[in-house]
Amino acid sequence: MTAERYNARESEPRWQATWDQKAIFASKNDDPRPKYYVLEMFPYPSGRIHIGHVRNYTLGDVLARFMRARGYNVLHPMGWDAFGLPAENAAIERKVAPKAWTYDNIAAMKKQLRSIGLSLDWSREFATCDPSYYKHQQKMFLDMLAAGLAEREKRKLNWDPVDMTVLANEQVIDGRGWRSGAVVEQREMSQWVFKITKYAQELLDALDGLDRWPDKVRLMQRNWIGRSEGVLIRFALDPATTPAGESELKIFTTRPDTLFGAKFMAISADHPLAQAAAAKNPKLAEFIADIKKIGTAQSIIDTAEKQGFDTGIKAVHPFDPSWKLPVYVANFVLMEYGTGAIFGCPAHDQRDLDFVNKYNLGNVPVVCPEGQDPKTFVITDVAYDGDGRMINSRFLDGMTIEAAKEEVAKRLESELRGNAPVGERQVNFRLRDWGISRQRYWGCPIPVIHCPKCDVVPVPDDQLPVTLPEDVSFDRPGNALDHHPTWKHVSCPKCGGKAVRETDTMDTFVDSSWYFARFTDPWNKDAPTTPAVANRMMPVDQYIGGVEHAILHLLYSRFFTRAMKATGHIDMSEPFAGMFTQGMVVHETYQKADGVWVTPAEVKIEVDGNARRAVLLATGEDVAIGPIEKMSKSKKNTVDPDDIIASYGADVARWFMLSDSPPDRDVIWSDERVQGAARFVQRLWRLVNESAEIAKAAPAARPGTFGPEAQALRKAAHGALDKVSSGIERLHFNVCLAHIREFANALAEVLAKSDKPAADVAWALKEAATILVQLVSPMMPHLAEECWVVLGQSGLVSEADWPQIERDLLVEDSVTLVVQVNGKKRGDVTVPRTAQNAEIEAAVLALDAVKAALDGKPVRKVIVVPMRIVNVVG
Ligand code: ANZ
Ligand code: ZN
Repeated sequence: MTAERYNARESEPRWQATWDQKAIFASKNDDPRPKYYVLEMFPYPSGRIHIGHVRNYTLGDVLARFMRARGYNVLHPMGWDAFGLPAENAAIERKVAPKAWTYDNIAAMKKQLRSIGLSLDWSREFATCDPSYYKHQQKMFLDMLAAGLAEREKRKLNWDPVDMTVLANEQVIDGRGWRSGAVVEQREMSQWVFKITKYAQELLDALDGLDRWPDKVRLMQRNWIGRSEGVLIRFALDPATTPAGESELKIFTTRPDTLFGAKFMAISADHPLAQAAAAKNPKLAEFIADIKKIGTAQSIIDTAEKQGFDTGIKAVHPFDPSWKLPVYVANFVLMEYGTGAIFGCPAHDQRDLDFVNKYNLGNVPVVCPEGQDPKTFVITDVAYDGDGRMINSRFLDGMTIEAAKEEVAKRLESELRGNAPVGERQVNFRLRDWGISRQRYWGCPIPVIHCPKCDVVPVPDDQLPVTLPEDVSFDRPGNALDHHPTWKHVSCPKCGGKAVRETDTMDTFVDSSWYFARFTDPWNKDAPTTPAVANRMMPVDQYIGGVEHAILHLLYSRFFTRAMKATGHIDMSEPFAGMFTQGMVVHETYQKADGVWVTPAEVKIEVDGNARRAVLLATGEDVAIGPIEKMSKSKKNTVDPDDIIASYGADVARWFMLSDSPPDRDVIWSDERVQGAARFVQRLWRLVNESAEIAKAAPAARPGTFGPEAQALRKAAHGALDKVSSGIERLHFNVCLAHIREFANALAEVLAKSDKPAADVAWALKEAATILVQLVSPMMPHLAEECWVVLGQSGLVSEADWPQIERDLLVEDSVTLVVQVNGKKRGDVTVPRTAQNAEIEAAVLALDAVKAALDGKPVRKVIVVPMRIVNVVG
């Protein structure tokens, strides 16, 4: 019997319409079943879905469909991370309003997402640029302001005078703005910050409890938070050497044990003492201006040559009043960390060593590694930061590093100068408060008003949202909100006098720091969340997204959830119970002789033996095959999801993405393998049709007993069911797909032999085909629906319960034992699980390998280790 080919193009839109009509993926908040919240990172509406989205959303969709079938109330929503710079660039370049551009893109991308067949609850959709969303964000900002979690802070920021905007450190290259090329100025500016540092310790500690997060992500967060334990030491300064009689320099060190190896002090160019000294010393002022030119990005500072300027100031060693240390201004000391000042111990810190080697200040090792002779141990070019015993350190000599740290801290804490101890233990974090002010139009307005009399006044609740004006122009650089003729001019809510609105908008990371909570009740007009609902539907059970968001987005979301807890919007601290980072979709690159990149669609690959050649379809010219890289517009190595779905169907794209690599690894897009997936779709379709034909002869009632053939098929079916079920739970999708293929082969074998099958085999075939269809339904939902109809099942497979596993079918009834002759492995033997020793012995001695190894010698003994080994002693 031959079934017609499965026609994805006809079938897929039909099933999508059916799912929509019946709204089967909408979850209800009053559903009494246990909830399961699956979320993929929501997309930025750039205009088109890319293949990475298809992978991300397919991974989540498989889990959502599976958990739904398992009886959970699954929440699987979708929305749009819709504020951001590209909309403003489109406005500048193409003269379209950011709002129109954004919503057009959303409409186009929503259509694309639908064509993938995702089981999403669209009734909860929102875009972060909807005033009905950002209204609540503004309210939470004000709540955080009242709770002391938002503050205004003066910060030195990189100001691009041409683009009229603040730049991140990474955007300053060689002292110039990355876009404008203008020399960047350091401007002290007030900006709004969220007090994430209040939670630094808690955000760190709670990582231990996130046991369904990848270790690498937790490690990245740990490093970002960057906790160090150390000592704050007040070094005395010789007032005769300081610009204005300053008498003290505070430094932070994590290595107080190395104090006797100190060779110099160094302060940041932004340190008040450096500024004061520079005011009296033009050469120093010039040096400071010079080192600031290289920019302030950490990566640059780490790699730049160490440079310093001796200020002439002298510091006094805390354990020896006669020991004076020179104070340098140095380019590797940052004002933002610790106190912006250090003591340098070159023998045990590489930066300090590079520094002294340049300025010939010498070094004294104070930690001697185990096994080295302290008398001959020297440091030349490589600092030693390992373990060891203290040397050259007076009262510390012979101690371990730990003991020496403790001893120094204790002594400095108990020694007073003035009324204060000379040293105190301190914990420092690398984490900084989160600056959220952006001089941008297309973002969430910060809802405050600046009044000359009353200072900062919150916008009253009943005036929220503060909406963005739509009549803006982008013909001048800078913030369009600020240029708007009327928008910012308001009267003060407190005194009624003339005042101006804040024209900075929020960092778009704020928008994505709570959207997951909003999804639990996006209909609430009065509050960001409905706490009873949010507390029930949150946390997200499985969050899925790219590793590029492993630090900031996840950390900000973890902070924001805590802030929402503190302000009464939710009653939990951690938003994501499970986190999964998926790999990228990568592809070969193709480049013409003139260096122009061309798309995979424009080339034909010719395979000649082992050699592969790429030619340009249009002209027949050779193009070079380049390395496999992340799909990107610049290298043109992209495939368009629309093209793939038009030629193969969404199910094939989904299947390919899931089958070819573990989900956390990169997957190489390969046309040949996509075609392989397409062939598998047709194969499944034939198998199900043939099974359905035979199933017509199957008895309605389950047979009382099953013969060996039916039993074997049932074992294959339930074995696959078991493995695929546990595989999906662990997101081992590629393994699941391998099991499905194996099971399909087993079914095909039985089918090939079953022209006129016995009743038990016919029944087992129908059961097996039904299970097969359910197993593929999370991955290829359209094909599965079509097969479901062919099998005569009622309803939709998308709504069907997951099949029950019959556990007694999972017990293996044979075991395989290793066979040894005189202790050496010679092969193995498979026997019934119930076999007695005599039966096993006979089977083993009959093996050719055993006979050969014995070489005619008599058997003295056979030792059977049950279920494991048989040793023949000859
Ligand atoms: C003396 C010393 C000796 C240090 C030694 C290290 C090794 P983490 O672990 O990142 O907290 N440091 C302190 N403030 C700094 C700043 N503003 N800019 C640059 N470096 C700074 O690093 C703490 C160590 O980094 C501190 O301990 C200090 O150098 C340096 F063998 O003090 B240490
Ligand atoms: Zn006022």
